[in-house]
Amino acid sequence: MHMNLLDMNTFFFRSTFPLILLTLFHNIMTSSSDLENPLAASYAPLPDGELPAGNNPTIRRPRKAALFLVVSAFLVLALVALIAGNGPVLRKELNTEVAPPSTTSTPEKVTPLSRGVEKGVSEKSFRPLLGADNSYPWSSNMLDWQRTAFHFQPKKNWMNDPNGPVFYKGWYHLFYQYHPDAPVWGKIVWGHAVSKDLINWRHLPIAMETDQWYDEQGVWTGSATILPDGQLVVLYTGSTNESVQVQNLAYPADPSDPLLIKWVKYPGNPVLVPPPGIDTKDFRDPTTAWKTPEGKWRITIGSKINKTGISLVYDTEDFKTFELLDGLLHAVPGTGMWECVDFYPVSKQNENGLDTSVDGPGVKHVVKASMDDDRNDYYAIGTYDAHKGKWTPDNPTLDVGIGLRYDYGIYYASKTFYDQSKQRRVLWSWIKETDTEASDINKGWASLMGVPRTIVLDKKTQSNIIQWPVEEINRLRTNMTVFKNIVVEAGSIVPLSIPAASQLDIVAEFEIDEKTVNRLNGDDVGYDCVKNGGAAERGALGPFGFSVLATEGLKEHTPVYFYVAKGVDGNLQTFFCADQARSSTANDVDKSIYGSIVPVLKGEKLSMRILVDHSIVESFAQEGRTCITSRVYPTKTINNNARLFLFNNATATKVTASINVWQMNSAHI
Ligand code: DQQ
Repeated sequence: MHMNLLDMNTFFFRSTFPLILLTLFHNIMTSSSDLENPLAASYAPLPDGELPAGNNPTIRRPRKAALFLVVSAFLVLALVALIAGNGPVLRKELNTEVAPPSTTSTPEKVTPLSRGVEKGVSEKSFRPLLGADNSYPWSSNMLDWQRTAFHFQPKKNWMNDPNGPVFYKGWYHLFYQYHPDAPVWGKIVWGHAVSKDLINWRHLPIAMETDQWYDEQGVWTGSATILPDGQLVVLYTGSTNESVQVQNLAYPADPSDPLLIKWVKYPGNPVLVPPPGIDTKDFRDPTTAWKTPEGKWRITIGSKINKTGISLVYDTEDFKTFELLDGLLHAVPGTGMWECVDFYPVSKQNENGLDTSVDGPGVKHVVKASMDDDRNDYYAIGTYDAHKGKWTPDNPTLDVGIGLRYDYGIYYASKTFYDQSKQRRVLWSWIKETDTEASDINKGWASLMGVPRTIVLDKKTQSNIIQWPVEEINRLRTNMTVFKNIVVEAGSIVPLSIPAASQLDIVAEFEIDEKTVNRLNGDDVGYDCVKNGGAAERGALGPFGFSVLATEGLKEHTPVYFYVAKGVDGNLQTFFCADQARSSTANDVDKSIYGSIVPVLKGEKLSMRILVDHSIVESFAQEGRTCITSRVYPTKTINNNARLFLFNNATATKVTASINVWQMNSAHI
């Protein structure tokens, strides 16, 4: 490459100068004394105004802070100059888009390139590689039909993670990541809704806006904690005016208001800034606090070091000053950034949920983290050492991020809370859209919340949790149709005569033919819902199940099914899958096949439950051991065209099914 002197200067300014500054900055901030002192902050915030005296929450050394301010200012000026001088180049790089489609065939799922810093950590992640945005001629009738009847969603615009779920003075509160100006990711605030029953909702004004320097780029995910005297506190991540991730404290302006309409941000915010060694963009999503043996409060916050996903632990007495523990709650190499970490106890003996602070011999602890790299929620069950603030998985081969998932479909950034009114732990989760952004804009909204689920430890296996739709959802059931002992021969399909099939609750049990199973030589090893050919691929003992949101001639349908595999050792393995390959005739929506193994214990029948709600299908196998959430965008099974079929695509076994199907009323949302 040839360069003249001017080019050389520009080159030096663009590439080397910022590096020198950054190195200087880094050296100052990671001096050995800093590393010895875990409390020293590597990031010092630059508020618009003065911090109120006495409110500075973390211990910082004045000399270092001054030096930091000088270097930061210098760095900011240099970067401003850099951007001003080279803005177009920088902007062009940031706006790099996925290549436009050259054909209109079925899109492949890709990890899209980010569209730039003005987008962000939760921007839409499904963008078809092939098939132009809005290449399918969606009619407004089709798009309108996608709006659901009993899944929570705001009236319009973009939603992502559930935040600070809590039961307070007789009301369930759901806050959520919300972009009030458009149905795409943007400047996120906390939306807010309340309910008496977790099903019917009343929308309230925005709870927290981006009105402070420490959350100017977004009021991001956080959690609520109820203190012993009934007071409520919230910790949330703010993305600052410089896009640094910091933790902030907020509380109700009027604690006697059961609707919690007005919120106050603590004047001493931020209460936590990224500690040494943690990148300023990898420090987010504080959990609900729980009690330590010393009577302090403890929280954990997700992060990463290189490619190792980690969860930092802090103790506090007042939610204003925090002490970083030496060790981590947990770390798993190779898993990348941990978002929305959740940590809670589950009882080994009974079906009640437990308050987050409960500990002791009758308790196991769950760690859940949302993997930024693959956008799935993983959990593991293990043992918590409260004295060290450290958690160890029962089975290291099924550790967080490499083992079990809450859900094998679309399910992300989930969060639980303890519902003290019904002694249960309830799980909320963000269900994204897997259509195009253009469709979201035409619809005027994007994303749903999954139906809230209760969580308990599976007492039979002790190695997985069980998730089940909250009992209140049953109140929407109406018009039950019962099908008893229907025998479905291998390779056949049975239409189920029900009045309408777009809002359903289906509960079914299946038995495969024992004689056929015994006769079979085992060889069906290595089956995989995702890698095998979906519901069309036939084996001796599967697939069988339901086709939901189906047209009469099955031009569109979404099979949810079991596939039983007999290994060479004679043992059976059961898989639970959902196949979206033919869920829509549109070419610009996700067509993935989802699923995983489901434990079936001796003496258990195969059972599944499916909630169908226009553009979402939530499926639960074996009472909630394995779950799959699909987004489905029908073009034909709209209005009253949806049908329900029972199918058995196995080559050898017949299947006997007993089914209850309810129509579901619409909730008030
Ligand atoms: N969404 C929030 C972040 C969180 C991410 C921003 C997960 O706090 O890490 O909207 O979806």
